[in-house]
Amino acid sequence: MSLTLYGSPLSPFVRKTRVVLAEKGLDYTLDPVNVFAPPPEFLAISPLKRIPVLRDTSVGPDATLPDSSAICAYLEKKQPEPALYPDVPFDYARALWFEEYADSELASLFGTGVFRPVVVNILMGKGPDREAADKTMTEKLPRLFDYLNREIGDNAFFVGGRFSVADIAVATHFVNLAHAGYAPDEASYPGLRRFLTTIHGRPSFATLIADERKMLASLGIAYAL
Ligand SMILES: N[C@@H](CCC(=O)N[C@@H](CS)C(=O)NCC(=O)O)C(=O)O
Repeated sequence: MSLTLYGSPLSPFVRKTRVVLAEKGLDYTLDPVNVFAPPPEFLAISPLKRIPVLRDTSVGPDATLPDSSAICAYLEKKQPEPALYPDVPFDYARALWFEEYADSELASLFGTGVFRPVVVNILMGKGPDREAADKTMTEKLPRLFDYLNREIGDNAFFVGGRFSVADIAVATHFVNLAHAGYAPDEASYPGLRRFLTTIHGRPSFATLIADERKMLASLGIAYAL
């Protein structure tokens, strides 16, 4: 097998990349990396000290790529079918916009405001800081949920009427929210909730979510939504 993905399953960026690999039917090995205590050989291939990093030995023994967006774009060229980036120029750019929005805005607010105070706290042996997470949910996230709910409208997908990297990039961050026991309110954001149910139900997502839940449950973290 020529592809190795370095990273931890709970990272939304690692999950985004794993979903793309699964959707394209590409086999790979997941090499777990604890990014908070990375081994020196990982630092050599990740200049920003971040996961994921992909190695493709079919290109060469030292062919490594950091960054989920660079990796997903590479996989699209390596294995064009099924296409996960739209062909139409404007749709293509909109898909990249949603990917960027998700990887910056959603990642930062969900990560520091909800996932870290709840799940990471528990993993580090501290109690969950529900007050901090609740505050993020009520004060910071409605603006993001409003935007996404408006953009998805009655559509199944964010761009061009087809499943794309935009949907994967948005949906992966909501898995981390769910792991902490939170989801956008159904009555206020029906389109967004419908979208998430559908996308998280795809085999590419559902398999990973089930494995992650099992792992979290074994550590005493299980929130029913
Ligand atoms: N833009 C990067 C972001 C990756 C990222 O921030 N990964 C987090 C884990 S979810 C990480 O490695 N954090 C470690 C750190 O910032 O020190 C990507 O898309 O891969």
